[in-house]
Amino acid sequence: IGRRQSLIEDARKEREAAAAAAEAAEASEQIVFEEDDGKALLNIFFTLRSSKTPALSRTLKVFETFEAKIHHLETRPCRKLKENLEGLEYFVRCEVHLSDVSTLISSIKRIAEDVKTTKEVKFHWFPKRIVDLDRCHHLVTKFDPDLDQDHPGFTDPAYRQRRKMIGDIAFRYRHGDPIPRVEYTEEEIGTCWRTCHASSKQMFSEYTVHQLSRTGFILRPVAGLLSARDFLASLAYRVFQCTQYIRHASSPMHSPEPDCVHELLGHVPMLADRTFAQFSQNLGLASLGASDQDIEKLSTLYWFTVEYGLCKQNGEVKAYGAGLLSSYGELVHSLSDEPETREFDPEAAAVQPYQDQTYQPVYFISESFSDAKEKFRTYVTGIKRPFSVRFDPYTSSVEVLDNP
Ligand code: HBI
Ligand code: FE
Repeated sequence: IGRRQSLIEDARKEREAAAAAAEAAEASEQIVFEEDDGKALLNIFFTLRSSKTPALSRTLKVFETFEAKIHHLETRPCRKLKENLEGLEYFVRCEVHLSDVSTLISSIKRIAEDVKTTKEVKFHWFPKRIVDLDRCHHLVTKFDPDLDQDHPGFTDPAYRQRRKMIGDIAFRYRHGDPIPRVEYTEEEIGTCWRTCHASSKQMFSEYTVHQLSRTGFILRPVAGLLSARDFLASLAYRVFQCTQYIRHASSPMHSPEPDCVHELLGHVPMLADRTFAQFSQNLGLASLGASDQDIEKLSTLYWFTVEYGLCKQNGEVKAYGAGLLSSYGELVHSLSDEPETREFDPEAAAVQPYQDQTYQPVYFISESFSDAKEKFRTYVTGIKRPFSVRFDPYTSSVEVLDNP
């Protein structure tokens, strides 16, 4: 009982402390994150023995502590308990902060028996203002050189340390800070030059980044491959999360994870195009608060357009995807007769299996960026969310409108 009460007490104190901190920060005009972290709908079944009074009031206290909104509460006599014991089975359906779900369940388990739960995510937290992107920093470790044995830098401790040092810049970075300068080594600079075909030489100049002023896209440093949800969310604010470290010197033509060469050669020039920038932002806006299934689809769409897209220009098929522009081998492959090519169709591209280890077997060709943007606009109307969003470019914030 002592432990359970202290746990509930701790949760309450934490909430109060957070609220107090929020108030204090607001008073001193600091930036403070809303306590809105997404909601879950939780179904919880449990049994309380009548001999263990006052178990019900304790249980309800748990729901109260976590500010759970109870939608439904139902009881029935329990038949499973041993004879001379009486009790009730409970079914509670409630709405609760996503981040509180597991603590709430473990608190109930300390009071009740036979606890069973099912959970649906009602909606995911998403950034409402550009500063909220400081919270969109969840990395995926799939291609991290510390963990991926196939990474060319996996067996090179000096490389891993260097990459970590550059990655730490991103962890310390806050929206509005100037991007810290990295003094690249001779070796890193050499690796960059070996990546490029002659025509891309001018890409490694500050001029490349200055071109973004045409569309208002800005860069912020990121430590590695981000979760699709966090990565797409930043596009909604015309922010591109940009890695700053350089691929391993032993593999100048290929990097399993995004690196600075890929960003500057592949993404940045494309984001300076007005229509393409709008398309990218629309992908981001569609992702805000979307279900996991829709994030997966948008992420696949991103793959077949922003990363590996082909597009017609004056009747000729050209590559515009960043993964193609920054990989000479795949660029040649994509424009050869080898792969299959299809007309761009968002419905099809969103569910097309893709390759992140070798060249793509299939590419989608858009008629033009405007055409791709229009087709995507139609596709988005089919994505169901309990709200709609509107971007306000003057404040770089998103207005959330509840659907009736
Ligand atoms: N993270 N840093 C970074 N760069 C990307 O290009 C990137 C990412 N995370 C996911 C991702 N791209 C795509 O595969 C889509 O899932 C959005
Ligand atoms: Fe990329």
